[in-house]
Amino acid sequence: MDRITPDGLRILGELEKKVLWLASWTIHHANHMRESADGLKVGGHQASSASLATIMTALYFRALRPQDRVAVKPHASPNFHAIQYLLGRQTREKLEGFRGYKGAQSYPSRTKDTDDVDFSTGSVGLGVAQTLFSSLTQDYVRAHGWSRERPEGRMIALVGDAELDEGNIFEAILEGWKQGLRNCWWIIDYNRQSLDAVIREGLWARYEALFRAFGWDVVILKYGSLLQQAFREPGGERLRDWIDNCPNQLYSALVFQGGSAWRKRLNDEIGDQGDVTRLIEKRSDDELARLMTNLAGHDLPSLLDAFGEVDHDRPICFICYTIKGFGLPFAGHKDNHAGLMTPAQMESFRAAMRIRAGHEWDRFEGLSVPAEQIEDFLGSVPFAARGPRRPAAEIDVPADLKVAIQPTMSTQTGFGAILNELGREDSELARRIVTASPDVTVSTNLGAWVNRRSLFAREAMADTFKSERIPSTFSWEFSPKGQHIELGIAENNLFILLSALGLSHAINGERLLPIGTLYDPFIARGLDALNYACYQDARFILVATPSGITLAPEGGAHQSIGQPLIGLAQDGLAAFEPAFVDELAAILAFALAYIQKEGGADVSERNWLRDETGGSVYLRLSTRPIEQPRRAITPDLRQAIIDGAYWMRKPGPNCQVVVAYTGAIAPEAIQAVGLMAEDRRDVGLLAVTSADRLNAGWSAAQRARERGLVHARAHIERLLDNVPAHCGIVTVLDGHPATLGWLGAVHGHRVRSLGVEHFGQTGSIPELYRHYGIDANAIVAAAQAIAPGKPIRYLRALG
Ligand SMILES: Cc1ncc(C[n+]2csc(CCOP(=O)(O)OP(=O)(O)O)c2C)c(N)n1
Ligand SMILES: [Mg+2]
Repeated sequence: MDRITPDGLRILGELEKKVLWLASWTIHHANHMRESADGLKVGGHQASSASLATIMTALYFRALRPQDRVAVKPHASPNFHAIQYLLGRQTREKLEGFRGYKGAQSYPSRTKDTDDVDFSTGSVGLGVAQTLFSSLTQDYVRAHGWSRERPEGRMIALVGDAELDEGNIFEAILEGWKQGLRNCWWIIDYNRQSLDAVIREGLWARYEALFRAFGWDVVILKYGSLLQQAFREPGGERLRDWIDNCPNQLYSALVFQGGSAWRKRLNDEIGDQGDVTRLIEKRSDDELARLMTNLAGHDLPSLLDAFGEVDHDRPICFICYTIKGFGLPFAGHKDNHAGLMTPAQMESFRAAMRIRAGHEWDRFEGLSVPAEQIEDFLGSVPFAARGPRRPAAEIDVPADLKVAIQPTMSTQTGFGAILNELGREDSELARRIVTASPDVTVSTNLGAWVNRRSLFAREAMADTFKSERIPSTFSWEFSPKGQHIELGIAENNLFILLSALGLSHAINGERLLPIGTLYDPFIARGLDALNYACYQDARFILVATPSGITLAPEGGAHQSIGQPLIGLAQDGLAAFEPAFVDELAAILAFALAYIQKEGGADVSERNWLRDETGGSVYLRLSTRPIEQPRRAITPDLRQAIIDGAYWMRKPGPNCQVVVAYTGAIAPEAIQAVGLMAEDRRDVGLLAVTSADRLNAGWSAAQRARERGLVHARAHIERLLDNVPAHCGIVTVLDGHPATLGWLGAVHGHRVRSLGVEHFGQTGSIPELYRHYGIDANAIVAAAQAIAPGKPIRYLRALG
């Protein structure tokens, strides 16, 4: 990049002040100027934002290219919005509404902000790793021959120094090294403060060693140009040594105290040494404070040089020394995280910025360069040449996915078989699928798919077992054309990779259809990363197996109980738990289309779900082989499976009991219905394929009725319409009973919910189902307890 002209540098300096002002004012306005009905203060973060004002000015107004994408540290959101405002891409109204209803978001949000946020942030550490996986995704897309007309972008994270405490970052670094990471910059805001405190001494050296160990370049930006000049003066070396040895706490305290405190301290410690005394004495208090706080992270020339010099695609970690709250009255104070300038402090800050009262929002107020010149400059900012997001084309998905169903089969085997069939195909659908798994590829039945489509790596790598002719079921060949990304055992990485792959349509303009597999209990390990992926509306299919205690002999460590409730509660994720492989085939076809939908928020009057808005999908599968029904999937049945439930056995008008089941427990439910048949006529059997979608549709239909749409009916309401009021419902699943417990509230039926509430016991499936009370006997006993009628003979026979 060409060196910036002196005029350009002057304008950037003005913009830097403007960013600092607007960000601080936005937060102040939200706290002091806006009517807040509940009187809640919305939080400070002026200090955290100010820390990055210079770095973000250098990036957004100069170093970023249109193809680059950035994850901004959550609390620097006001800077981001201010920069977009200066570039004419954010409205004053949104800034005035910062943190308010429909205002600019407290943390940058892809879905809620309107000023084109690249990556959402908020839960620290996740946005950082997202950039790494986005770089890998960009490589994947290009290696497959897509998006070649677009220049390669850099994926950049602005990282708080305390953010690096989050373990998921290190998991990502390790994976990045394995995958040959490129085009990724992490710019660490090294202000040596976290939320609570001042960080440990010498962390930068640990970071440096760590990043280098994993193949990153490390650029340490410590001293600004003023300090560098001073170091060249006589006595300068001595001053440098002093700063280098100054503890973080003391440095922060002196920053807060200002010029006279610097002078006193320096004089006390190194002031009797001739040259250095002169160096100190020839500066006023203000000049001395400016010099001593001139860290590179607040020095435009140093930052522009460092960013402009990069002429390679290796990953780089920039450690930029900064001051938290730089330019504000609480700069450096250890309590400044939530600090908010008082109205009086804001007044003096406004005056110092030469901003007239009433002109606080004016884009060019208080600048010493004519507005036209600034406008010209802003018009030529490279990043401003970036166009709007381009929608990526939808990939066609057939309603039926091929699969050969065996008489007895598990849903997990079925999943492998469906992908195997897809793997055979030469279709756009098959080409756009990308699978990933954290070291459980084989045990989640992706082996056959991987054999067909191979593993992805930028450089080809042969399977030596194959070349040595050693028999093996799996061929592990890596190539740039491969369609499976094999990860190490880190579920956080799986979710963040899915988040990156699942945003490829927005980031690279090329749609991918990501499918990630893992063990169901370990969803909990990466749950916040999963939530993060959903929050930023990444689109993917998560296939988790085995469900519940069906992997019984492996014990509590591999048993999942609460996951169906996660499926029910997680926004942006439609959860299914099919029992049979034909259901799975219908659901998977739906899922591949659903993850591509980007329509409006209109709900369908059939199920009251926002199917046209789309989202991600979670399939909870099982390793338990069960007998498969022989039946044709009619269009109506397919629709019901997708809407969440259908009658396996429809109840008649005198029905006394309904068994509603989900997932791998189907044989027990079917058996229980058979055992009751003699004593309870008209027993109903409801197959629930998605408690999540049933429940969501029911809530939405009730809301619609409360708003006056009196005819709104949810799928589950229609299904239960003809079930007599005296009928009892026994619900059962291999998971937490609350998942289906709400079914009784739909029409006021009595309910007994069976499920698993404790884990840890090993044994065979029948032993455990008996132990936890979800076997056929338990279902019958529950039915007898809640449904009217004579005692059930079968139970008596059991004694
Ligand atoms: C996962 C998570 N845990 C806790 C928080 C609360 N939190 C927000 S910022 C912060 C400290 C950030 O320090 P640093 O990254 O150094 O940024 P700085 O405030 O110095 O700008 C914490 C603990 C969070 N946002 N996310
Ligand atoms: Mg910090």
